[in-house]
Amino acid sequence: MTFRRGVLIVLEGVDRAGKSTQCARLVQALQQNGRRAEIIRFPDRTTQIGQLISSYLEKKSNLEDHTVHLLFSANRWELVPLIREKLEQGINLVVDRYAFSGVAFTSAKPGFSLDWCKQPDVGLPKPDLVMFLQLSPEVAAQRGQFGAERYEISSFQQTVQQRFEEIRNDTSINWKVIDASRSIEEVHTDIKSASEKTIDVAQHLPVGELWR
Ligand code: Z5A
Ligand code: MG
Repeated sequence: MTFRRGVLIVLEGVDRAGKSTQCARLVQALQQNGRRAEIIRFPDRTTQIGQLISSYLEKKSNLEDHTVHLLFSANRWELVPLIREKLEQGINLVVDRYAFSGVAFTSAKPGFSLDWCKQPDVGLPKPDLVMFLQLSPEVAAQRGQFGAERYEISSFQQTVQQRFEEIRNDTSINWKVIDASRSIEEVHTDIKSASEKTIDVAQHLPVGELWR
Protein backbone atom coordinates (compact mmCIF):
# COMPACT_ATOMS: atom_id res chain seq x y z
CA MET A 1 0.00 0.00 0.00
CA THR A 2 1.38 3.46 -0.86
CA PHE A 3 1.83 5.93 1.99
CA ARG A 4 -0.79 8.64 2.32
CA ARG A 5 -0.12 11.76 4.35
CA GLY A 6 -2.77 13.84 6.02
CA VAL A 7 -3.75 17.05 4.23
CA LEU A 8 -3.83 20.59 5.61
CA ILE A 9 -7.20 22.28 5.12
CA VAL A 10 -7.68 25.87 6.31
CA LEU A 11 -10.90 27.79 6.87
CA GLU A 12 -10.66 31.57 6.74
CA GLY A 13 -13.21 34.37 6.65
CA VAL A 14 -14.51 37.42 8.41
CA ASP A 15 -15.99 37.57 11.90
CA ARG A 16 -19.05 35.31 12.40
CA ALA A 17 -18.68 33.68 8.97
CA GLY A 18 -19.05 30.29 10.67
CA LYS A 19 -15.43 29.08 10.58
CA SER A 20 -15.46 27.35 13.97
CA THR A 21 -18.90 25.81 13.32
CA GLN A 22 -17.78 24.44 9.94
CA CYS A 23 -14.38 23.19 11.21
CA ALA A 24 -16.17 21.06 13.82
CA ARG A 25 -18.72 19.75 11.25
CA LEU A 26 -15.98 18.92 8.74
CA VAL A 27 -13.85 16.95 11.21
CA GLN A 28 -16.95 15.02 12.28
CA ALA A 29 -17.89 14.24 8.65
CA LEU A 30 -14.36 13.13 7.69
CA GLN A 31 -14.22 10.84 10.72
CA GLN A 32 -17.63 9.39 9.83
CA ASN A 33 -16.20 8.56 6.38
CA GLY A 34 -13.43 6.59 8.08
CA ARG A 35 -10.72 9.22 7.72
CA ARG A 36 -8.47 10.42 10.52
CA ALA A 37 -9.05 14.14 11.15
CA GLU A 38 -8.37 16.69 13.88
CA ILE A 39 -8.93 20.42 14.46
CA ILE A 40 -6.25 23.01 15.10
CA ARG A 41 -7.18 26.64 15.73
CA PHE A 42 -5.18 29.85 15.63
CA PRO A 43 -4.58 31.63 17.85
CA ASP A 44 -3.95 28.57 20.02
CA ARG A 45 -4.62 30.29 23.33
CA THR A 46 -3.35 27.35 25.41
CA THR A 47 0.40 27.95 24.96
CA GLN A 48 2.45 30.62 26.78
CA ILE A 49 2.57 32.71 23.59
CA GLY A 50 -1.15 32.06 23.08
CA GLN A 51 -1.87 33.40 26.56
CA LEU A 52 -0.08 36.67 25.72
CA ILE A 53 -2.21 36.92 22.56
CA SER A 54 -5.42 36.06 24.40
CA SER A 55 -4.79 38.71 27.04
CA TYR A 56 -4.16 41.25 24.24
CA LEU A 57 -7.37 40.29 22.39
CA GLU A 58 -9.34 40.52 25.63
CA LYS A 59 -7.86 44.02 26.13
CA LYS A 60 -6.34 42.97 29.46
CA SER A 61 -2.92 44.01 28.12
CA ASN A 62 -1.51 46.22 25.38
CA LEU A 63 1.18 45.14 22.93
CA GLU A 64 2.97 47.11 20.24
CA ASP A 65 1.49 46.27 16.78
CA HIS A 66 4.62 44.68 15.22
CA THR A 67 5.17 42.70 18.40
CA VAL A 68 1.69 41.18 18.45
CA HIS A 69 1.95 40.33 14.74
CA LEU A 70 5.15 38.40 15.42
CA LEU A 71 3.54 36.66 18.41
CA PHE A 72 0.62 35.45 16.24
CA SER A 73 3.22 34.09 13.78
CA ALA A 74 5.31 32.53 16.57
CA ASN A 75 2.12 30.86 17.83
CA ARG A 76 1.87 29.11 14.43
CA TRP A 77 5.58 28.20 14.28
CA GLU A 78 5.51 26.64 17.75
CA LEU A 79 2.82 24.22 16.47
CA VAL A 80 4.74 23.28 13.28
CA PRO A 81 6.49 20.19 14.73
CA LEU A 82 3.09 18.88 15.86
CA ILE A 83 1.47 19.74 12.51
CA ARG A 84 4.22 17.92 10.59
CA GLU A 85 4.03 14.90 12.88
CA LYS A 86 0.24 14.60 12.47
CA LEU A 87 0.39 14.99 8.68
CA GLU A 88 3.10 12.31 8.51
CA GLN A 89 0.88 10.00 10.58
CA GLY A 90 -1.86 10.41 7.97
CA ILE A 91 -4.05 12.67 10.12
CA ASN A 92 -5.94 15.32 8.12
CA LEU A 93 -5.80 18.69 9.87
CA VAL A 94 -8.66 21.17 9.69
CA VAL A 95 -7.31 24.57 10.70
CA ASP A 96 -9.52 27.39 12.05
CA ARG A 97 -7.67 30.54 10.80
CA TYR A 98 -4.00 30.54 9.69
CA ALA A 99 -1.40 32.99 8.35
CA PHE A 100 -4.00 34.64 6.09
CA SER A 101 -5.84 36.02 9.14
CA GLY A 102 -2.47 37.15 10.46
CA VAL A 103 -1.78 39.17 7.31
CA ALA A 104 -5.36 40.47 6.89
CA PHE A 105 -5.70 41.76 10.46
CA THR A 106 -2.27 43.38 10.86
CA SER A 107 -2.26 44.91 7.36
CA ALA A 108 -5.63 46.51 8.20
CA LYS A 109 -3.69 48.68 10.70
CA PRO A 110 -2.09 51.91 9.43
CA GLY A 111 1.48 51.62 8.15
CA PHE A 112 1.61 47.85 7.51
CA SER A 113 2.18 46.46 4.00
CA LEU A 114 0.95 43.02 2.94
CA ASP A 115 4.53 42.12 2.07
CA TRP A 116 5.91 42.94 5.53
CA CYS A 117 3.05 41.08 7.19
CA LYS A 118 3.67 37.91 5.18
CA GLN A 119 7.40 37.59 5.93
CA PRO A 120 7.31 35.89 9.38
CA ASP A 121 5.00 33.16 8.05
CA VAL A 122 7.05 32.40 4.90
CA GLY A 123 7.95 28.69 4.95
CA LEU A 124 5.12 27.46 7.19
CA PRO A 125 3.50 24.21 6.03
CA LYS A 126 1.46 25.25 3.00
CA PRO A 127 -2.25 24.46 3.15
CA ASP A 128 -3.49 22.09 0.44
CA LEU A 129 -6.79 24.00 0.37
CA VAL A 130 -7.92 27.33 1.85
CA MET A 131 -11.65 27.86 1.95
CA PHE A 132 -12.72 31.47 2.39
CA LEU A 133 -16.15 31.77 3.98
CA GLN A 134 -17.62 34.85 2.37
CA LEU A 135 -20.28 36.80 4.26
CA SER A 136 -21.52 40.36 3.89
CA PRO A 137 -21.40 42.63 6.96
CA GLU A 138 -25.23 42.84 6.83
CA VAL A 139 -25.72 39.07 7.14
CA ALA A 140 -22.94 38.84 9.74
CA ALA A 141 -24.82 41.43 11.83
CA GLN A 142 -27.91 39.15 11.85
CA ARG A 143 -25.77 36.49 13.58
CA GLY A 144 -25.48 38.60 16.71
CA GLN A 145 -23.56 41.60 17.94
CA PHE A 146 -19.79 41.85 17.93
CA GLY A 147 -18.14 40.55 21.08
CA ALA A 148 -16.03 42.72 23.35
CA GLU A 149 -12.64 41.66 21.97
CA ARG A 150 -10.15 43.92 20.27
CA TYR A 151 -10.73 44.08 16.45
CA GLU A 152 -14.49 43.47 16.88
CA ILE A 153 -15.34 46.87 15.42
CA SER A 154 -17.31 47.25 12.19
CA SER A 155 -15.00 49.76 10.40
CA PHE A 156 -11.88 47.69 11.16
CA GLN A 157 -13.58 44.48 9.98
CA GLN A 158 -14.42 46.17 6.66
CA THR A 159 -10.74 46.95 6.11
CA VAL A 160 -9.89 43.34 7.06
CA GLN A 161 -12.41 42.16 4.42
CA GLN A 162 -10.61 44.30 1.77
CA ARG A 163 -7.22 42.90 2.81
CA PHE A 164 -8.54 39.35 2.51
CA GLU A 165 -9.65 40.20 -1.06
CA GLU A 166 -6.11 41.36 -1.90
CA ILE A 167 -4.57 38.27 -0.28
CA ARG A 168 -6.89 36.06 -2.35
CA ASN A 169 -5.29 37.39 -5.57
CA ASP A 170 -2.29 35.21 -4.73
CA THR A 171 -2.58 32.34 -7.19
CA SER A 172 0.10 30.24 -5.44
CA ILE A 173 -2.61 29.30 -2.94
CA ASN A 174 -5.44 26.83 -3.64
CA TRP A 175 -8.34 29.15 -2.70
CA LYS A 176 -11.98 28.21 -2.76
CA VAL A 177 -14.54 30.90 -1.96
CA ILE A 178 -17.61 29.54 -0.18
CA ASP A 179 -20.91 31.44 0.09
CA ALA A 180 -21.33 31.38 3.88
CA SER A 181 -24.72 33.12 3.88
CA ARG A 182 -26.57 29.80 3.38
CA SER A 183 -27.66 27.31 6.05
CA ILE A 184 -25.01 25.49 8.12
CA GLU A 185 -25.83 22.23 6.28
CA GLU A 186 -25.62 23.77 2.78
CA VAL A 187 -22.27 25.38 3.55
CA HIS A 188 -21.06 22.12 5.09
CA THR A 189 -21.97 20.10 1.97
CA ASP A 190 -19.73 22.32 -0.21
CA ILE A 191 -16.88 22.29 2.30
CA LYS A 192 -17.00 18.53 2.70
CA SER A 193 -17.02 17.91 -1.03
CA ALA A 194 -14.08 20.27 -1.70
CA SER A 195 -12.15 18.69 1.20
CA GLU A 196 -12.71 15.11 0.02
CA LYS A 197 -11.51 16.06 -3.49
CA THR A 198 -8.41 17.74 -2.08
CA ILE A 199 -7.59 14.76 0.16
CA ASP A 200 -7.78 12.37 -2.81
CA VAL A 201 -5.20 14.40 -4.74
CA ALA A 202 -2.94 15.94 -2.09
CA GLN A 203 -2.39 12.84 0.06
CA HIS A 204 0.06 11.59 -2.57
CA LEU A 205 2.02 14.88 -2.83
CA PRO A 206 4.70 16.38 -0.53
CA VAL A 207 3.71 19.20 1.86
CA GLY A 208 4.58 22.59 0.33
CA GLU A 209 6.08 25.70 1.90
CA LEU A 210 3.87 28.76 2.30
CA TRP A 211 4.77 31.84 0.17
CA ARG A 212 8.10 30.34 -0.95
N1 Z5A B 1 -6.16 37.12 14.51
C1 Z5A B 1 -5.09 37.96 14.18
O1 Z5A B 1 -5.17 39.17 14.34
N2 Z5A B 1 -3.95 37.41 13.70
C2 Z5A B 1 -3.81 36.06 13.49
O2 Z5A B 1 -2.75 35.61 13.05
C3 Z5A B 1 -4.93 35.22 13.83
C4 Z5A B 1 -6.08 35.78 14.32
C5 Z5A B 1 -4.81 33.74 13.63
C6 Z5A B 1 -9.51 35.91 17.41
O3 Z5A B 1 -9.93 34.93 16.48
C7 Z5A B 1 -9.01 37.14 16.71
O4 Z5A B 1 -7.64 36.99 16.35
C8 Z5A B 1 -9.74 37.46 15.44
C9 Z5A B 1 -8.65 37.52 14.37
C10 Z5A B 1 -7.39 37.69 15.12
N3 Z5A B 1 -10.28 38.79 15.61
N4 Z5A B 1 -11.40 39.14 15.20
N5 Z5A B 1 -12.36 39.55 14.89
P1 Z5A B 1 -10.99 33.83 16.84
O5 Z5A B 1 -10.86 32.80 15.75
O6 Z5A B 1 -10.81 33.39 18.25
O7 Z5A B 1 -12.43 34.56 16.69
P2 Z5A B 1 -13.85 33.92 17.10
O8 Z5A B 1 -14.23 34.41 18.40
O9 Z5A B 1 -13.83 32.42 16.91
O10 Z5A B 1 -14.88 34.50 16.10
P3 Z5A B 1 -15.01 34.17 14.59
O11 Z5A B 1 -13.90 33.27 14.18
O12 Z5A B 1 -15.09 35.44 13.88
O13 Z5A B 1 -16.37 33.42 14.36
P4 Z5A B 1 -16.57 32.16 13.38
O14 Z5A B 1 -15.74 31.04 13.91
O15 Z5A B 1 -16.35 32.52 11.97
O16 Z5A B 1 -18.08 31.87 13.51
P5 Z5A B 1 -18.81 30.76 14.43
O17 Z5A B 1 -18.35 30.92 15.84
O18 Z5A B 1 -18.76 29.42 13.82
O19 Z5A B 1 -20.32 31.29 14.25
C11 Z5A B 1 -20.71 32.58 14.72
C12 Z5A B 1 -22.24 32.56 15.05
O20 Z5A B 1 -22.99 32.37 13.85
C13 Z5A B 1 -22.64 31.40 15.98
O21 Z5A B 1 -23.69 31.83 16.78
C14 Z5A B 1 -23.11 30.33 14.99
O22 Z5A B 1 -24.04 29.44 15.55
C15 Z5A B 1 -23.76 31.17 13.91
N6 Z5A B 1 -23.69 30.57 12.57
C16 Z5A B 1 -22.64 29.89 12.02
N7 Z5A B 1 -22.93 29.48 10.76
C17 Z5A B 1 -24.19 29.94 10.50
C18 Z5A B 1 -25.05 29.83 9.36
N8 Z5A B 1 -24.67 29.21 8.23
N9 Z5A B 1 -26.26 30.41 9.43
C19 Z5A B 1 -26.66 31.06 10.56
N10 Z5A B 1 -25.91 31.18 11.68
C20 Z5A B 1 -24.66 30.63 11.65
MG1 MG C 1 -14.27 31.15 15.36
